[in-house]
Amino acid sequence: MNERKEIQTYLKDAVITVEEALKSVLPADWDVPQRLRDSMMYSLEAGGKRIRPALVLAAAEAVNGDEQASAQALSVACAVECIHTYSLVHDDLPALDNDDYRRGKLTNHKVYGEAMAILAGDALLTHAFHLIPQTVSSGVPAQTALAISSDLAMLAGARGMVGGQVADVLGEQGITSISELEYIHLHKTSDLIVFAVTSGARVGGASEQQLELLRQYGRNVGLAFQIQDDILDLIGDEAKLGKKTNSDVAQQKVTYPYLLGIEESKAEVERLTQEAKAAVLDARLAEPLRLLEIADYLLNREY
Ligand code: GRG
Repeated sequence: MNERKEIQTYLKDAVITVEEALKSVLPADWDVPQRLRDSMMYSLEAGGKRIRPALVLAAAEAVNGDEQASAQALSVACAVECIHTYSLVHDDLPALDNDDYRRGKLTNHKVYGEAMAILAGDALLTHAFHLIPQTVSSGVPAQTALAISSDLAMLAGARGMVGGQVADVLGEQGITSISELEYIHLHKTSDLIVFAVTSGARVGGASEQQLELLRQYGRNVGLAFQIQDDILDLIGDEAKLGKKTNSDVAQQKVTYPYLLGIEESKAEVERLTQEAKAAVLDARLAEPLRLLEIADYLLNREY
């Protein structure tokens, strides 16, 4: 009998698969200015947990029950990592967070300059929409690819991640309630995680009812992920995180730990994780285990 992989091994294997695919994500025969190609690949290949692409692959397999479904979802997994990487490159710019280090390396603008970092981010964002239709050549119906593109435009754009980032920028220092903070995190962080889970689920052939329950999973996992991020910024290990801690305090950011304290924030992460897992169980997926394990893995993460 096949031994079932530990979740750590499953995620490491997903990272290897995704990183191999990312190497050739920008076709070698495209006539792209070399410095733009270098700047895009510098950030795409800088490492990171690759949790969003792993969720795409895991959701496809969870819904379909066949490992083959995650292979069909690989170009969508690369697309979500392009979007996530662009958001980090732009977020690190002097006009936003002005950070020097990301994923343990100098930020993109520190290596390539601000103009190139802005343009590399723009190109990564655009490239995601080139990758999604590629699922069709691996057997995914064109209607499904269209729905995935439409979801991405909504969840990464003005109504999603960018909208959340804008609310964060406009609200700086003025936020006083958990509900204001929740709005920011639900869009800035959860929406791309919702996209990752539901796009994989669409490739796996999910029903509307399953998609709705997986949206709930994504929202809760995303919120828990962000609160954990804020906790790690206060009490995490800089070497493991690959960036400086206490940046939220230095920037006088209002966070969950600031409003609730560390212990109550930890309890909230635990509660949201349980809710996420309950939604997955309600969805009656063919193989729900990996999505349940990923929620627990993120609950206990140290970086
Ligand atoms: C549209 C410019 C723009 C920004 C969007 C993603 C984002 C908002 C800002 C980046 C800063 C930040 C802390 C965002 C919250 C989401 C988050 C915790 C990102 C970090 O994701 P990880 O931990 O990063 O998955 P790795 O490096 O592991 O990929």
